[in-house]
Amino acid sequence: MFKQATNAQHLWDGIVQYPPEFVEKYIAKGYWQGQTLSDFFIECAEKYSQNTALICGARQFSYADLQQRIDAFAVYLSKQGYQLGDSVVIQLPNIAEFFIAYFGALRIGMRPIMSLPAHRHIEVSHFIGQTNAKLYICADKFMGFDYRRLAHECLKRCESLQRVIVVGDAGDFDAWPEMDQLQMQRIVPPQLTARHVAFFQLSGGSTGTPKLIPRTHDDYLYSVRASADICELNQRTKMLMVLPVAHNFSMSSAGSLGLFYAGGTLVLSQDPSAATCFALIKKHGISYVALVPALAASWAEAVQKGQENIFPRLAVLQVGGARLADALARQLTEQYQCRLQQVFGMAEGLVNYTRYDDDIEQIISTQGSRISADDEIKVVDDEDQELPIGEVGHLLTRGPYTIRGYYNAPEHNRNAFTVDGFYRTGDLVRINAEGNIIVEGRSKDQINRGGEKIATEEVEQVLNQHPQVIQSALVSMPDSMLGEKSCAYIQWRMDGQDPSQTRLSMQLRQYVQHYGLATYKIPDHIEFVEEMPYTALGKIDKKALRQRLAAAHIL
Ligand code: OOB
Repeated sequence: MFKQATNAQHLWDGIVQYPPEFVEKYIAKGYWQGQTLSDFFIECAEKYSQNTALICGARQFSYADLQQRIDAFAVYLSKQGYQLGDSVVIQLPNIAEFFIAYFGALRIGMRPIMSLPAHRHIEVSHFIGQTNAKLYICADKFMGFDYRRLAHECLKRCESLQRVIVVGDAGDFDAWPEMDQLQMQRIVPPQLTARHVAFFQLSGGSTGTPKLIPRTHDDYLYSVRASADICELNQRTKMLMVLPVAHNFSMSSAGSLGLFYAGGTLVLSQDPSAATCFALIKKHGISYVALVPALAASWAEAVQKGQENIFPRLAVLQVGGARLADALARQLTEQYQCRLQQVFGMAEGLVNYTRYDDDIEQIISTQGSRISADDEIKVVDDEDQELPIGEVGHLLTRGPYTIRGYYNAPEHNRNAFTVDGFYRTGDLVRINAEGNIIVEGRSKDQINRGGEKIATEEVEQVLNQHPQVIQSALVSMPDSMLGEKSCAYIQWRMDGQDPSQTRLSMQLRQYVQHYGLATYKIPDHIEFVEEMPYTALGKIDKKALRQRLAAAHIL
């Protein structure tokens, strides 16, 4: 029963599927409802047609307007020859075109890859290469960076890439189509089922390159609907989108899709600063915002410095993506009368929320509890043995919206999943007596820089390619604003010359930047060492390096 008759069997290539008994269970329990994401939005648009769906600067779109544009864009894509199973990398800032591109592509069965504005050509060309993407959709410029340059670089590197559509000044590329000139018609839906992969989220990862996370229509929509219910979104909800729209937190926890499900209004902001966002909150009567802890801290600081306290205006402020310090959570709730919700999730699936009616101490000091009773959660020791409640261990999970494998990554999947399909989150957690999760740390070699995840190995591989680097090790260092920043320890080939360390640091940081990695991956700090410390197994001892960093009073 699992393999439905379809003319799109190739869509399963590289995908680890859910075992049949789980498929049956998730369908029987009503989690998987057999609706595609595209039909989902059509249903929202029919139900709430005259509600305002989106506000983007001076532009406003009702649900009906948005659906019309999505239809038109789908027709445009299909006339260009794109079809079921073709991949498209979408890399847009928080603008309306993101949703038109995303749902338009889904409408014809294309599979979007959710690139973030911070990604550079190394990441984007990797996404294109992994999926044989034929199309790349980007903005002309954002935050001073010219994406058309990046597009040229990707065209040189990626054989599969045929076309680039640019929102804004297109230069040598295709301009975003004028919707008014496109024929409005509805595309015949392609032959795909809700259990097929709809699109790819991206993993923060801990090894080399970012892994692609295949999310199906069924699994994703379950997390969206359930999240919208938990977060009690409704037609009056006005959500400000500050974090990048393409991130899983922004899309589904409860995010833009949760909001569309409820018929509310999404206000997009391209600038997360307190100055811009406080004005938007007041102007539009915003009731719901999601932030990472670093942004929550900077907004709190703005209030401290005399800006109007906007927190009580919000029905809820969600904070997630990285550990929210108890002290900041307390300050937000007690001093600023903020109604806080902590969100602990991952693009691979599992999402936890503190609930609105939880005791305030639970809201301040825990990361909440799972969405679904069928989110299976285990806390285990290094040998995968389950630990008693309350002890800190590795979090493993399996459930109706957690993937069973990364895309096209059989080797990596062997380590990232247990044989019975539990995802190894790499998070160290404990579960308290109330059943809430507390994130205590991390076993994965990753740095969480204000919510942006850095796989240390990826950056080390780049640093190691510099002709004068013998070897490198990237470690986290505590930071009062971002939570963590990165420090690269470098064993340097002296070659007789001894230029100043400041110059070397600058050189290396530029090297990483020119190599084409996302800006947030450029080491914040660089330390030079003659010898690396090693563990008994002969690996670089990062714990010792972190201790050295603390002892050197650099922090
Ligand atoms: C979200 O997704 P990702 O894929 O960028 O990152 C997931 C990782 C988690 O494994 C954990 O290490 C960390 O980010 N994390 C948190 C956290 N929320 C995420 N660590 C401590 N406290 C939290 N509240 O970041 C994401 C996806 C959906 C919803 C929310 C966040």
